[in-house]
Amino acid sequence: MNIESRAKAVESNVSHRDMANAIRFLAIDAVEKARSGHPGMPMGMADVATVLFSRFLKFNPADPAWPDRDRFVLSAGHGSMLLYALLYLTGYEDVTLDQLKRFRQWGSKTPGHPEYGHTTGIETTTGPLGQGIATAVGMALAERLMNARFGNALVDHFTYVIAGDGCLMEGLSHEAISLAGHLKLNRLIVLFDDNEISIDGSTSLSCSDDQLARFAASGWSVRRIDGHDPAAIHRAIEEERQSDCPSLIACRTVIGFGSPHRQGTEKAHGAPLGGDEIAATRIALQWPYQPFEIPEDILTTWRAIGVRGELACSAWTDRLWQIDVEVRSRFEAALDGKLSNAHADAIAAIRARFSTERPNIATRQASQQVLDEITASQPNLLGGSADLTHSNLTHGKSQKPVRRCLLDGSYIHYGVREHAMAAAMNGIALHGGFIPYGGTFLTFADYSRPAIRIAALMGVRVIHVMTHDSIGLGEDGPTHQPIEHLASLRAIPNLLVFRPADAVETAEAWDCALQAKHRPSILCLSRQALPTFRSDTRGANKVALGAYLVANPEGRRDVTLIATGSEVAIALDAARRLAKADIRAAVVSAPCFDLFAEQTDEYRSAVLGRGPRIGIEAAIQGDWTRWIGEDGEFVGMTGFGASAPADVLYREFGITAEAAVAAALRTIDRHNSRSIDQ
Ligand SMILES: Cc1ncc(C[n+]2csc(CCOP(=O)(O)OP(=O)(O)O)c2C)c(N)n1
Repeated sequence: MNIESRAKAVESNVSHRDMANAIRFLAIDAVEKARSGHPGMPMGMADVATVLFSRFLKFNPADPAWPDRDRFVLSAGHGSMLLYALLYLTGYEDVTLDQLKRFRQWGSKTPGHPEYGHTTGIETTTGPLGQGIATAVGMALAERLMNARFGNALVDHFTYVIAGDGCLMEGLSHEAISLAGHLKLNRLIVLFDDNEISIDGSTSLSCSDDQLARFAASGWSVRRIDGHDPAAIHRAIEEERQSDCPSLIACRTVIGFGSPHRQGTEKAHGAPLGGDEIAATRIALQWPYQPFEIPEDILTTWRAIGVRGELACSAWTDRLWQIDVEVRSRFEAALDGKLSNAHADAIAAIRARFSTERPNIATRQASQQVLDEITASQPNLLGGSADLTHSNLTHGKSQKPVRRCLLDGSYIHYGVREHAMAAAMNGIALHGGFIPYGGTFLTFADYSRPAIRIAALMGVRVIHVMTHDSIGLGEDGPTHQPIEHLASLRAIPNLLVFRPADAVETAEAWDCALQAKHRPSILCLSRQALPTFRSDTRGANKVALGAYLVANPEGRRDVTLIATGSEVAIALDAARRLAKADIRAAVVSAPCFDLFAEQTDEYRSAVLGRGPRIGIEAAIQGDWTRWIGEDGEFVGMTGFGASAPADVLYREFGITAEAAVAAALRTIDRHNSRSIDQ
């Protein structure tokens, strides 16, 4: 029996309406108990979700991470109770009835919006509208890329998305659907909750888009159906699964379906229905059961749907064991995301070469050389750039581009779509099989920031290569010169922000980013050439310490100069000048604040010293005070940059060795006079 006929057999005793009402009332009751949440969307999309989960979705609650499962993304994350209800009904261990009763409460598995890693069965964190659909594009892309490498027997699944008006109004959705249409990601099916209501009221208040025409213009297969007609939903999904491009099924639904006084209005969107209205809804939908009560036959039917996935899962496992051993081990290694032994050798070799040759190159160029080495030894590295490949230098020489008909490549031309690139990289990382990295200019980190934040929240390994990291980029001027970006990115928890100072540090930063399996990283790289000061590369990776002593005077230490990236060379120059006046300056390179903060107090004190400290970075001060203390001085930017050659800008903005020397002398004086006063 195929899946469809099994589904029909499973469902024969219980009506579609009862199956869908089970979702509706779990959502109604949980939101009511929490006195908070969004009942309207689950009530409206319950029919669509029932058809999808009961007749099409390939999933196994007993093995939620089964690699060939279909991915289901609830892009309209405010409707989280739809997902929690489905996870409970189909038998996921994490989501019990008790957890539904504790919806939105401290410590529960059912937080306000679905959180990846918090609850099994949640494929990605959603809530910020538009992120889900764009993340799903990455998942659908990863699926096709893995399929091209490993074939139908191992990789053959769909990515389904439920997205609402809000997701489609967000600009991110444009980038995402455009990319998906271009790449012909035909395993992506978006079920649009076309209820024409958002928080303020009718969508006609703010939006006149013809969504079908819009998606069609981006190369999608589109159609509109009655989202409360199970036969129409079934037919649409069945037919769109055959499409050779991504599909949009606009499901015309009624928000809050079944609630006599709220349905079809914004009142159903984001507030509990209240006791009287719930009673009226129970009557209207002929659901005479108590809150959270699901009659046994309905629950049994739903659970049987969950169990059915075990068959497909075990058939897949059988296929995995029949496959050639070498292919299987490559497949498992890719999914595991482990770095190969060859990778460690490649990093060691390039560190050794850089330290011997001591090249005077931009860190973006050093990064290019690192990529040339590691992409050859690490085939699951999936690179790309938002149309700045030749500036970001992100294309490893062995990498073939991914094209709509050539999905066996490993380099993606994301186009000028920074936000979609960042969100798609999240989806690629979540899907498994690849370690995604992608490039743009650091100043455009703002365009991708919402997706970077979600990556940090989810704890996924995504690597952003952000070049042109300061006024050092020169003539392009203040629009392109990042000033506040380092500070603002460092403010995101669980995100590693690296600013390597030379070629060796660049190789080490890459290694750290790749080793950070549960954190995203940003590599901030210079446009301009920087001298290589590191010649000691045999020992441990020093960037992994976050900050370390680059120059340490014998005996006495009068001042510590702490710098990052291109400004480490300025600090070293300043230290040499101070030495001439018998002032002993230590120099610290601090390529990653986050990792330094994780070191022991002892190590941090040894690096920072007890005396006065100067921070040097061609950016705003941000949280530098934590390293230089209240008494320290910061040599950096206080406002926007300007258009001029880099050396002129450094001089005019006072980020020079002379300025660092002057700051050192001032702080030493202050420090000494305070010591005398005491
Ligand atoms: C980026 C972002 N902006 C705003 C919100 C707040 N918000 C949550 S739901 C919503 C309205 C969404 O409307 P729609 O997608 O039509 O959902 P429905 O009313 O059908 O449930 C808004 C503005 C958000 N979650 N994310």
